[in-house]
Amino acid sequence: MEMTFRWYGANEEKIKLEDIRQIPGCKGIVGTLMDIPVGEVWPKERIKALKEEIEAAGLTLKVIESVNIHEDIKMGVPTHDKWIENYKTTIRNLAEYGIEVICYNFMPVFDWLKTDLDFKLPDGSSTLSFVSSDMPTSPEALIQNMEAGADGFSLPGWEPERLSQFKEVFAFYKNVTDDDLRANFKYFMEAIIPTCEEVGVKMACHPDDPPYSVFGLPRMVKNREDLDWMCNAVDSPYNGITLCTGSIAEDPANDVVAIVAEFTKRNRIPFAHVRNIKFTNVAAKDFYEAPHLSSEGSLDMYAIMQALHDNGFDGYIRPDHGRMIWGETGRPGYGLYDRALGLSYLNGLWEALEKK
Ligand code: CS2
Ligand code: MN
Repeated sequence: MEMTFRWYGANEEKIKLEDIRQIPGCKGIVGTLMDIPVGEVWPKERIKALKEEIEAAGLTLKVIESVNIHEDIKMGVPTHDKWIENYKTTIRNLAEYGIEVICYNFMPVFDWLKTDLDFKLPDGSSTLSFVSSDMPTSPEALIQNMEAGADGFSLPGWEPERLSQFKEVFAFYKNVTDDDLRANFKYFMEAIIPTCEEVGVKMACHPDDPPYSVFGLPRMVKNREDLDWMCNAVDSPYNGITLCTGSIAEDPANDVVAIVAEFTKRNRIPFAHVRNIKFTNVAAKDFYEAPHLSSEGSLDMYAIMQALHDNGFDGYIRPDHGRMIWGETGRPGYGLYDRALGLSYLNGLWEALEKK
C-alpha cells in the first residue's frame, strides 16, 4: 500500500506541500485541478506543472481526485459523446505524467452531502454530521446550507458551474431510474476503459454519500450488490472502486469489512479512503464523522485494515475527512491536523499487521 494525502492546490488552500511532507510515512499527494470546468480537457501543461510542484516538495502524484463526470454523461443525453471524448483525452494526458488512478463518482447532481459542516463535539473540535430530520425539504435549501457552511471554500463536487443549472437537471432526473443510470454508466465505461487499459490508468468510482437516494434522485453505488454490478458491467481491473469506508458505512445494513475483503480479493480497489463514523441514531442513519480511531466511532478500523492487508491490497490509500482541531480553520473535512493524526494511526495499524 502507499499512503497519500489529499491536497487541493496552492491557490485553493493554505495547507502547504511542505506541511504534508512532514507527516511521517506520507509518500504521495492525491491532487486535482479544481479550476477546470467539469467536462473540459485537462491541459498537459497544467498537469506537468502540478506534478513538478509536488515532486519538488519530495512527494509523488499518482492519484487524481476527482476528474468529475459531466452531467450529460450521467444523464445519458446525446451530447454525452463529446464529453466522453474529452474524458478520454484527459486520461491520456494524465497518463503521460505518470498518473495511475482517477477517482470520480457517479452521483447525479450532488456530490456528498451532510446537514451540518460545523458540528461541535464535546472535546471542542468540530466535524461534519448528518441528521435525517435536519435534511432540508428542497434541494435549493440544501445547496444554500452547504454553501453557507463551507466557510468561503468551494467544496469538492459542489462547483458553482455544476449547480447553476441544477433545476433543469433535477427535473430531467425525475424520469431516470437506477437502471437508466446504470446503463449510462456502462456506456461511459465501455467507451473509456479501452483507453485506460492502453495507457495504464485505473478508474476508481467513489461510493454514493449517503449510500441511498436523496430527493428521489437515482443512485447506483450504494452497497455490495451495486459494487458487484459495477465491476461486472465492464469486467476489467481498470474499472475499479475508491473504497470509502465512511460513505459505505452510512447505511448500517452494509458490512464494510466484508465489502473491503471481497473487492480487495477481486483486485478492484486501486484506491481506499479509510475513515470512521459514529452513529448517533442507527435507525435514522444519523451520524457524525468521528476521529479515525476505532474507539471513537462505530467502525472497527483494525478489521478494515486487516481486510485490506490480508487480501493483498497494493493500491493507494488515504485518511479521509478529519475534524477541525487545535484552532485550525479551513475547508470543512480537510484540515491538516486531524487528517495527519488519522494517517499516522492507519500507518500504525498497517505496521502491526505487517509484523503479525
Ligand atoms: C468525498 C467526495 O471522499 C471525499 O472527500 O467526500 O467529495 C469525493 O472526493 C468524491 O465523491 C469523489 O469523486
Ligand atoms: Mn471518501
